[in-house]
Amino acid sequence: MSVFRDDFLWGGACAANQFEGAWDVDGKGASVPDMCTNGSHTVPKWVTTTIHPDRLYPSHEAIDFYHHYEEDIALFAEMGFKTFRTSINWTRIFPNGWETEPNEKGLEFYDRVFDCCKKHGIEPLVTISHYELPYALVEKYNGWASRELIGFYMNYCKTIFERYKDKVKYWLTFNEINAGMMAFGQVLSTGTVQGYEGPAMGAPDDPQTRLQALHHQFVASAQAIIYAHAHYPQFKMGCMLAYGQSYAMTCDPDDQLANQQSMNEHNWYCGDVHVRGEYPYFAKRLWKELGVEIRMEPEDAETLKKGVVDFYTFSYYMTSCVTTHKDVEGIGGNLLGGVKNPYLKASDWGWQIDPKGLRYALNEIYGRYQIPLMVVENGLGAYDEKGEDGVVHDSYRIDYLRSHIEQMAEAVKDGVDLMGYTPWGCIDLVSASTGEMAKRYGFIYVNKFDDGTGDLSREKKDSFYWYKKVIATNGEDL
Ligand code: BGP
Repeated sequence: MSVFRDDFLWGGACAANQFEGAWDVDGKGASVPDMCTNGSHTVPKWVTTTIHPDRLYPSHEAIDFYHHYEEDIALFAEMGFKTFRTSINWTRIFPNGWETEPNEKGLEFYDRVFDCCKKHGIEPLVTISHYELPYALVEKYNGWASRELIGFYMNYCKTIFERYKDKVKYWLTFNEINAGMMAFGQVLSTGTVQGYEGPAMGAPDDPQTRLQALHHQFVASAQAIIYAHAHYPQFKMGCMLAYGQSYAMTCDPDDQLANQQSMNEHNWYCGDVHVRGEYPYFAKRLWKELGVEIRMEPEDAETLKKGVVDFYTFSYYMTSCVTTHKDVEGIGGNLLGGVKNPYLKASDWGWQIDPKGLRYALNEIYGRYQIPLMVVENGLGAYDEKGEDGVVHDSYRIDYLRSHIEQMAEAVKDGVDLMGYTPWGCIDLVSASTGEMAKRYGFIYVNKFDDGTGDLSREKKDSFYWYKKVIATNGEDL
């Protein structure tokens, strides 16, 4: 008998800016990623002040899901997807972010996408904001650094809630809302400025602006949840974090404390606000040490308290180690800094593969919050090569996913309430951290390459058939 619930939400995950393409079609405005060039994807244009006309803008065409959605969703259905996580691109609905009237053509596109999902019995899981802030809001308001964005976000939420109320039940307010805390950790530890385009989008890399921007996002999320619960009782509202599991490198109490603080800053700071409705006990000291003063309106505390989430979701790719000792080797990774764990192997991009860390993480999160959890991103970015038969034989990807599903099953046996699993990039798409197509995650191969060539045709990889079997047996036959 399967340990997973009968209604377990098996599926896959994508984000509009990384796969839709059609960046300026049907009235769409420019989102932040539309201004980022290949090779400098995490350094938005306004940070470098250099435009590279010779480089490609990966989001502009991406894999053109905009015109291939029927074919792609049919392939997801063939794998047996119960759910499909995607985002709505804010700039399709409000091109500059501040309009009061929505763009009808943008709304119609998502009508078509969600109707197509429904036709195939697939439940959409929608991220409201997945690194897709309207660029105009960055230019005019310095992004989330401005409190005015809360109003624009609410207008956007009200519009899409009303429009899709009969088509979408599961919503996530912000993708990886804690990404700024991660990058921010890197700012603190390495002194380098990472122009990460996440929560502190458009904000300079000073702690005051970042944490203030994050506060605005928390209030926006809470307001959206309160509104949704009041008007659409059928909705389930979730948060989404880049869960950064780290371990202390040694049993030196200094390492243990450093790791505890890292976990606090990276994970619990945001998680606690979303789930418990208030800043955690350690926030005051953190603000003091950083010289930060969060400007709050009198009603904010109550808003945060009322606007708590129904379920907690997160991305999980790797783990890292924390140490105060200076003589250890570092690792790469998109958000998690930290040092190399000698017990783990890494992907081609240096992301340390740690399936047991997923069981550990699920227990940590559930132990703290006791609400349903969902793993909404996980997977192996790899250089896929076609075999002589023209097929991608991605046994390495199957191994990665199998070992993580095994550990999810262990966590369920431990008592964790797990609702679902949507591996990242179920169809090949543009990488968020590098802007590459070459870093592929999909069950479905897309003939699109980093120089912009490729006919965009779709092909099934070995993992496609494997995942289909996994879903058909509710995770029993791995
Ligand atoms: C997460 C983002 C995704 C996705 C994923 C994989 O941080 O939420 O958008 O891209 O990472 O990262 P990458 O594309 O850099 O390999």
